[in-house]
Amino acid sequence: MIAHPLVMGSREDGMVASQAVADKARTETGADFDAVVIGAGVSGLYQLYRLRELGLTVRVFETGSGVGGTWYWNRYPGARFDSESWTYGYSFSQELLEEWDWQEHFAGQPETLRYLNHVADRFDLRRDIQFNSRVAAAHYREDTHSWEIALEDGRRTSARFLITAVGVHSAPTLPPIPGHESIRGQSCHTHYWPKEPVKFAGKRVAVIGTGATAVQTITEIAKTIGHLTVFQRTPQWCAPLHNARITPEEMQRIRANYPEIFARCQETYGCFIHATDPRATHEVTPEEREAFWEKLYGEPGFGIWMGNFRDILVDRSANALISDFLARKIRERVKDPAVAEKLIPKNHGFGTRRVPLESGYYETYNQSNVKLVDLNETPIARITPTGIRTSEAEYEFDIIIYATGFDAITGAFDRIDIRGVDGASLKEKWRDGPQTFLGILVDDFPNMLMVMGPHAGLGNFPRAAEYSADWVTGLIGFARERGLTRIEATATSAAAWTDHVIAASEGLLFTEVDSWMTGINRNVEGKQVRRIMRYSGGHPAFRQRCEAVAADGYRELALA
Ligand code: NA7
Repeated sequence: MIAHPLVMGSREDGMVASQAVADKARTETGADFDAVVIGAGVSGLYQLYRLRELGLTVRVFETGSGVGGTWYWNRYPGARFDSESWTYGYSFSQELLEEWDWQEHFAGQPETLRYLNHVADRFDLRRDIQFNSRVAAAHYREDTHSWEIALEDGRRTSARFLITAVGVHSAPTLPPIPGHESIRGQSCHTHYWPKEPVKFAGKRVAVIGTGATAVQTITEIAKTIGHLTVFQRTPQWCAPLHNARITPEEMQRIRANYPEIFARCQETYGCFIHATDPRATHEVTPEEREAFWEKLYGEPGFGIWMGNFRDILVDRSANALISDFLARKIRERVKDPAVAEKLIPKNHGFGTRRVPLESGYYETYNQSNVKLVDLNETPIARITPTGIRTSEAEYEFDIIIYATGFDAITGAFDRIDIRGVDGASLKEKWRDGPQTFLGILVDDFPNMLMVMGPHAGLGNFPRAAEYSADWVTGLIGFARERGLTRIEATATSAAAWTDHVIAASEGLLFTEVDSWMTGINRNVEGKQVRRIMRYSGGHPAFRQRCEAVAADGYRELALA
């Protein structure tokens, strides 16, 4: 670990690029590549695979030294899926499904990274991926209908299609607390966790933040820590993960059921295995309700969030009841009533922010060597050479962990100088919130296609990403068959989709709450106003709309 996490990033190993950018594999279009893909995570790997099938020359640029995106970077202790592993893997290859055995129902980061490396090897993907290569700029050229792409190190290339596969949480942010650099001990943002193991035994450790990442980190390091202090600004409604190992017999059953599993994920709102219960909260008796919630609380995964009564995320009184149920659970599990109260959210209801799943998180606060500091009572004043100073006390630490989250959804785009027709800046265009067509295209940015861009539906990521990459591939295939060289969303189609995305979120309680899901990051300038960042109409409706556009010969786009 080093003191300044945002410049950290391992560049020392794994340079596997088959060619330098400068090697011109000129295509018939005159550009170096038919397509450049930004990012070799879950969506970028699959997009590469699909474009190769079309016969395109493709180059993937990846900042990291290996594949995996989120699972390459986030090596912090306790990092794991909140999606069932067997719903998270790629579904496109029967051979892959046959040969990969998941070890746990909710795989940890090392297992997931092994999986994604296996995929990269299995489909020989690395030869088209250039690692240690951060894209700094991408500018559209009208004269050639192509994109000029510049890497951070100054190298340049060009491609007919620019495909962003930058993920949702790939732009980590540090809080603007003075004194970051002064700490003499170690400090690190969870996203940039080092590859070497970090020892916590006997160490005095601070964790800043209590989001999904912090909840996993805190629970894991509390097992071996000397002393842990958690600095909390907003508590979360966490629910049990109930992870378990997968036995060989279970894996056999899962494998035999893959078609049903993936079919079910296609039917649900968030592509998870959990489907919303059709009943409303008040339709059942209090006893039935309690029994149902006890059952959900005792089951693995997101059932309590995604498989709950249909109205808990829209009806205030229903939401208050489920929140009360969760609050009682926290009070039962945390021995000190004052600490329990601090851990119970007061400014938002259950499920209106991303629900962290946990494996003993609340019990860590029963340990005598774990302390919770409420930053609303005693804000952090600065980082000092020896630790953290709050308005009330001076704390000494050997390690400070920033679990302070990401400039989510649009942050990774904002960090690249993307310019479309007449030099229009994407960051500027999205200043007041994203405007897209289907979360995939943007008017004035021809031939730029976003896999899982803003306004896509989030949820079980690979399920949605596979669909998104398939749709992008279909559109590019359509263009190539017809000799089209310029694909663009029209201003009308983008405005209509953006309006639809906004309308689809109306009435949902999450829109009234600050979180990354509403585009808020108090550490980033310009991200203080709530926006509609993702499509809330559910995946089945999203796919239906996308399919209608394709079936209609993409006539809603401007094609030339
Ligand atoms: P999140 O969910 O955005 O959480 C970040 C946490 O850091 C959250 O508790 C923040 O408090 C806290 N934070 C951020 N800035 C500060 C400052 N300045 N002072 C104190 N605390 C701060 O990010 P995660 O990495 O946990 O999870 C992101 C997603 O990745 C997750 O939802 C999964 O889908 C995967 P706040 O709530 O803003 O008061």
